Amino acid sequence: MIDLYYWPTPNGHKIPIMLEECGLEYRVKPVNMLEGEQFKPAFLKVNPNNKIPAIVDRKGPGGRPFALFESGAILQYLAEKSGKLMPRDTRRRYTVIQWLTFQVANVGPMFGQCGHFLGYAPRKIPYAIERYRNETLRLYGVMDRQLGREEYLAGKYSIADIATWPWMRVRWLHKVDLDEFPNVKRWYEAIGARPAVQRGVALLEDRMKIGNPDEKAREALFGQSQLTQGRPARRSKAR
Ligand SMILES: N[C@@H](CCC(=O)N[C@@H](CS)C(=O)NCC(=O)O)C(=O)O
Repeated sequence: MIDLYYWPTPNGHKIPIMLEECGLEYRVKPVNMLEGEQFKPAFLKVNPNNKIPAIVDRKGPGGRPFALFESGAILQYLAEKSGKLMPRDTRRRYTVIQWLTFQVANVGPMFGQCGHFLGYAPRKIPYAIERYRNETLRLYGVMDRQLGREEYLAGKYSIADIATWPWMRVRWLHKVDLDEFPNVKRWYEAIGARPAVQRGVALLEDRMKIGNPDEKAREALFGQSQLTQGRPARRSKAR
């Protein structure tokens, strides 16, 4: 049994999609990040970086509970555990890891900043919007060219696609038109038609809220509590 610490966001969606694809048993532990639940001490024991997704595999390696955060690490762990969606052959495996890393190091952070400055920032800052939207469009271009050569990002359907796909679902926030990226569109629709993917994104769908935060959500997501979390207490000046 796997405990899934989850909230319906693009990073969150990756893990139930993978669990559904692999047929692994799991139970959902909602972490309402709009109300600051990611800062609760019990959750910080699972992910000290106060972000979803995270898992605890009750029967991890050695039969003991195993906690894991960072979606890229979780996807690789679940692929190894199930023997699915990650090739054994070294070249093909590292090609998957390459595109998975491309997602966690580029697509996630750049699309995330683009969405932040377009949909969350209290002031519209044209320089920031232009910078991150240009990066978002550039990354769409990289993927479109790759998907013109291959059916899926790393050749066959893999954890690299599962990591990337949920970010295209929220493309309205980034003001991206998929018709401008026909290979991404073909890939997006093929993955969206998979029953496991549909079950994965249906999880807590009614709670999904992207962009336009109210004051409470803004404080929970970007407030002082996040900035000071984990900082050592200031030493008083020596007399
Ligand atoms: N690199 C992390 C990113 C996770 C992440 O940014 N999660 C967001 C939701 S999409 C979150 O939990 N935000 C809450 C917060 O930052 O307080 C991963 O891939 O798992």
